[in-house]
Amino acid sequence: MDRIEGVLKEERVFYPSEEFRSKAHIKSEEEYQRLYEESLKDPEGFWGRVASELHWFEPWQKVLEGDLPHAKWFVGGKTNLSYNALDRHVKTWRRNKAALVWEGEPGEERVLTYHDLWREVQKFANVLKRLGVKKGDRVTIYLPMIPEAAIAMLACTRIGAIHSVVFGGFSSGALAERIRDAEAKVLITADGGYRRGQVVPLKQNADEALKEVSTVEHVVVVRRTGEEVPWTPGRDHWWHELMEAVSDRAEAEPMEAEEPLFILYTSGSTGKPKGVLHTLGGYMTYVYLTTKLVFDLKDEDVYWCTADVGWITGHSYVVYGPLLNGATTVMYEGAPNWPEPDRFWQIVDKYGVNILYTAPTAIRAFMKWGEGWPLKHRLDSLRLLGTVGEPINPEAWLWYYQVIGKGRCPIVDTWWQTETGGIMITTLPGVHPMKPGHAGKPFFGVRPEILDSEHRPVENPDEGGHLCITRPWPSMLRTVWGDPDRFLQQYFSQHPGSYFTGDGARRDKEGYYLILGRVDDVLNVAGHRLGTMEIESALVSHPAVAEAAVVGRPDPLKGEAIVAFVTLKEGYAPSEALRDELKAHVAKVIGPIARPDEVRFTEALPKTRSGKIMRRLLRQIAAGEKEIKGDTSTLEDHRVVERLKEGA
Ligand code: 6R9
Repeated sequence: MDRIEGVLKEERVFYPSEEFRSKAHIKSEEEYQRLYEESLKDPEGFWGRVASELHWFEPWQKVLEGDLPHAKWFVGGKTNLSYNALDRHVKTWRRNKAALVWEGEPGEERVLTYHDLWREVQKFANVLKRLGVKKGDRVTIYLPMIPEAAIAMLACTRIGAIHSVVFGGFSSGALAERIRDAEAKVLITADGGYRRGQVVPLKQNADEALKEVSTVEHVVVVRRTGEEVPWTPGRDHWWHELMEAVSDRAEAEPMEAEEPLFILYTSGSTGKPKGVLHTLGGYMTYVYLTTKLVFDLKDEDVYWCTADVGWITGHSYVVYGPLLNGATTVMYEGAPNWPEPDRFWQIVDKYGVNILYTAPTAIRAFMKWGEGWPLKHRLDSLRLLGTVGEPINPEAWLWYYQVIGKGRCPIVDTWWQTETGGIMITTLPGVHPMKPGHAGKPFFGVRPEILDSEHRPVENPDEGGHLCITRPWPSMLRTVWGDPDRFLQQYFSQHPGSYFTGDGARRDKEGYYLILGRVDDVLNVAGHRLGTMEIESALVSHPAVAEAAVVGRPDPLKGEAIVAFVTLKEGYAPSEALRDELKAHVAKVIGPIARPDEVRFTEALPKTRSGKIMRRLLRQIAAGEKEIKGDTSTLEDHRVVERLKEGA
């Protein structure tokens, strides 16, 4: 298998302290083992018990029905996510507890108690109803990291509307594509958002996008920056004006457990992003339990996940998981290095953050900026650290452990995906010794398997293969929005009967999983998933480009860097100016996160005789390897490779 290799040499093992272990929700390996076995032997008993900790308007008849790829959870049960995240707590002492602590990039602060958030969500639910939004309608949310993003999400789930959050860093074209695919009726955006002191013109992007789509009837605009924005009377409405005119009571709609909850677009191996669909009951139950146990979350904790709500991590572990647990969740709008590279550490001290969950790419950036910045702060409130989004290299792990956690805080390296809805593989913080670079053990109810190209389980420890999941789990995606064939094709055709994750992995003799990264045409750039095909389509939409092939090159900071090989049309010649223009073009078409790090002009791309681009060769060339390894017998023209290497 092409890319399944790893050169991890770190052998050290770190143990959670006795102090941490004695107070943890799950305290011993035996307890983990017993519950894990039960969760596989009797998933109905296990998940039924977890779900009963939440509120159901009507009980389910069956916990689990069917098998992969089409399992159903909590069949016949009726519940509501917004009710479980808010009303349930408002009826208790948590009513006046801080639910959401927000800090804007310029420094403003807002604290919403559970009661405050509950009122705001009900008001916005009424706003949506007034705008004609009904159960099952799609609402696109294109907002910065401000409390209104969480309010809008919770209001949608309260009335049974399906939200589709689009990351504020996406361009108008990417936004239009996602609105069109979901056929959204309402778009919620802001005049702008702050990023590194600059204003991101969200409303302007939204207007651009709306020129291309016809389904949106109303646009709700949050006033965030106060900039002048273009306005279409009748269609556009200010959030604060709509909120003045509605009541603060809106009952949560009892919803079927298997009704759609939200759509979230993610990159796959084709040019078109997939609308991953999650449904209510299973997602809610799984996210509730993983947040509680993986982060060992307690009522007195201040919890901060630094992800943007535009990604699945923001959905599950900024908004829904913490609120389902009645926790205090911190939300920060801006960049980690604004105005200085110690903004995160300032926030940790200011709010007394106990649990911090961030991405390896951020940790590597902090390392580069130097430990002087974190050392200026106490950081003594921290008791648990987490990472997500990409493999963490042991150096970064050790830095995080020592410089941020002072050797005192366990680290959970959580492997999961947009499609899995919640954390699937991780250590449990009070239980498992930590091995830097290894995600760890399967969470309850998760049955991973490493399969070889013949679909056989790889039995030898430390041998690589495809990471698959062989049993249904509550928060798995149910389909790809509007494309059930793609759902089956993408996830269930490679290894029949199993869910194929797209990742390579190996398992050591203690049963710890080590994730080796994607084995498909998906890049992981600074923790963001990008399809090579998406970037290629963006490139060929430029008049100068004849053909493009995009690959990843290992990058010390971003995990992977984007390298584009481009052939030009007749009449165009390679130049520095054209190179910059192509980079800017991709950033405009998809968003700044997709800007290629390198554009290489070439006269031809290496292809097989059947015309497929041989990316494996391009990856090696991009990485600067002198010797091209592996089979090149199918290569149509060997001279192409030599010329590409010379051009390096
Ligand atoms: C949650 C999220 C999913 C892909 C996944 C894998 C990579 C995520 C990881 C990890 C190694 C970890 N990934 N967590 N790789 N160790 N702890 O990131 O979802 O944006 O859908 O990305 O990210 O390659 O397949 P998503």
